[in-house]
Amino acid sequence: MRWHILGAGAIGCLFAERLARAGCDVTLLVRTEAQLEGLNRLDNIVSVQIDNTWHLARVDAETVADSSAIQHLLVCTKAYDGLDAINAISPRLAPDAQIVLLQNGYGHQQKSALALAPRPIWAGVTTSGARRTGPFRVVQSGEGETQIGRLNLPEGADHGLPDGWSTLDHRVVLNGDINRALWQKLAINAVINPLTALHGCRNGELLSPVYRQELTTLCTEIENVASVCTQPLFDTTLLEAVLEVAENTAQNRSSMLEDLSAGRPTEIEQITGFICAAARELGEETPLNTELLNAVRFEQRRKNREEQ
Ligand code: KPL
Repeated sequence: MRWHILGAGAIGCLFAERLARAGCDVTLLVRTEAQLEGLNRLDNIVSVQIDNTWHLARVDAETVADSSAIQHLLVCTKAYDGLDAINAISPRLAPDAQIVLLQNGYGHQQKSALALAPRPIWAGVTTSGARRTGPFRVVQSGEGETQIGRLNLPEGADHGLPDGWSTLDHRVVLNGDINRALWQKLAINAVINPLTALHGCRNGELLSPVYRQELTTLCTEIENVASVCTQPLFDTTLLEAVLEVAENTAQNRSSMLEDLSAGRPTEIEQITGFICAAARELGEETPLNTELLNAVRFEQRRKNREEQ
């Protein structure tokens, strides 16, 4: 069984190694010939450090422009890239190809599912921590677990895991309410990511009393939007859930902080942008979320100008 992986960042490489270790053939889909050559120079090896031990996986690689058929596709691109990348690859997808979307944000997964229907699509969220330290080289900071569930489940269809995922040496939980899990991740990211990006701090620093008022206000706004969308979040308050994640990932620089500092686009539109748009549609106010959305947009533009 072969899994093609779109998006060879930290999470893409982590799953490439996990799938290869479970006996699957893995093909990384890269954008450019230069990336292909870069991987060739590494003998097509993806390296993942887990608990101070390096795990090496030999993978195949193709550019997205290649033409071979795809039967199993894992999408780990940034949220803003996902839909375009999927549209570009869709002529290569077998009519019954299995597709797993592991991306931040909310809303784009449902659009991808529509574009790819009637193929079986799973969406997922992972609490595995991973940091890219070089091309195709990743340090895993926490094993975590991955919850996945079907987005488009026709009546009577089998609600199982995708091929090969039950044999991964990693906890994969089938979630019958994946939308809730996606919302939970969205809510956590909507608090931690813009705040760490704008304050230039690690996740754990948000535990300081200095940020408590901002955290509380943001959480209240997001809980209110979820509630008018009739979307249950956590069994605890969102603030408690955020504090727990900030503590468990205290040493992490959030993905938005990394992206913003490196001058790359961030996922602010698919995270905070989604929350603000949902609120607007329902006539709700989200002043602090809107302020953070505009502040991150402004910082992105400023960084862009600096780099030109
Ligand atoms: O998902 C994350 C991210 O950085 O995008 C968190 C949970 C905030 C961990 O850093």
